[in-house]
Amino acid sequence: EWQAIETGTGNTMYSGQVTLGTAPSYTLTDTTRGNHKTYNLNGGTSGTGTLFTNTTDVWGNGLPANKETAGADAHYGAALTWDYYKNVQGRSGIRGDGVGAYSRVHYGNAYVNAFWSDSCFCMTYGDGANNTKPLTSIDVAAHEMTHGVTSNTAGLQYSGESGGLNEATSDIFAAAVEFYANNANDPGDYLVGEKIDIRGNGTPLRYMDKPSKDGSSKDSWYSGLGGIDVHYSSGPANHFFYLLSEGSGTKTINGVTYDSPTSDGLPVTGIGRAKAELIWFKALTTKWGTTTNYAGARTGTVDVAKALYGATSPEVAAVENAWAAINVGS
Ligand code: ASN
Ligand code: ZN
Repeated sequence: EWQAIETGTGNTMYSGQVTLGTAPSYTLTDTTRGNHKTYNLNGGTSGTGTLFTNTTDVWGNGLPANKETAGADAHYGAALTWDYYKNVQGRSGIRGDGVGAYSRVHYGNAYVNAFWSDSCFCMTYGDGANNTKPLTSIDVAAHEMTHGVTSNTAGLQYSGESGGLNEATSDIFAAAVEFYANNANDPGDYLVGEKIDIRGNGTPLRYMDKPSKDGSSKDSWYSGLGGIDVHYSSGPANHFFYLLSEGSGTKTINGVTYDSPTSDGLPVTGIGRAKAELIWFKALTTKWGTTTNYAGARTGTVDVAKALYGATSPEVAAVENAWAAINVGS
């Protein structure tokens, strides 16, 4: 079956004016990205609701009261995440088979969450507090879509230490996609959910340079880590990724100042985000399994780095130092 490649204009809430895949005339259907579609649940909590359909090819007005706005943000976030995995990691879609997932927005009433579901192979977004802060920012979309990638690769179980690694994988690629997007309205950062104001005081949901800044996440591994919520046991792995990318200490990137400590007090020299992303992705897709814990994550990333850069490379040393800095030793 043949379909035209067609693009329209989205006026998003978080990312300004963007280009969206909108064929056939006019629906939120991205024919260049596995036919990813975006649906309007319109307050429902099951099924697909209705495919966003329009008489013009302009979608949303940047404000949450316009129902198309959250659709435009979600559709854009899915497109960016697709492009990141395809163009940076060489993976075509969540399953690697070129087939798109779909997104559903306006789930329930004032629902303050978003989630991936393996059973529908889809992402779902609530409208946030007072239905005014839809959870459709770039990083949240990439976080949820990455749960699909993890589920179809390592399959990290969503409990214990593997659950923390699962959550961290979503936060890591959320940051990666946000940097990749290079969107002036939402510059890349090592924060998670800084746009959606889930706490109501303007602070992000999570901080990768020093996860404990959120009041609950851990900065380093300890023997009880597997017993806490996976959104907190992700902290040490998020911290590892920040340290491996940027190094320890103070650094300002895109106007955000980070200050990353190490548990052993020794400095870590970063190898840059691109290499850190590649190492994490290759470990996820070729080394880890359902019950991988922090010790196993260390072994997998060290093995990947040795294969990519050589056993005596500075990259391998940085990987080992970054794990040591979150109290995961050899
Ligand atoms: N938004 C949350 C997450 O992706 C939903 C959940 O707790 N699974 O982690
Ligand atoms: Zn998650």
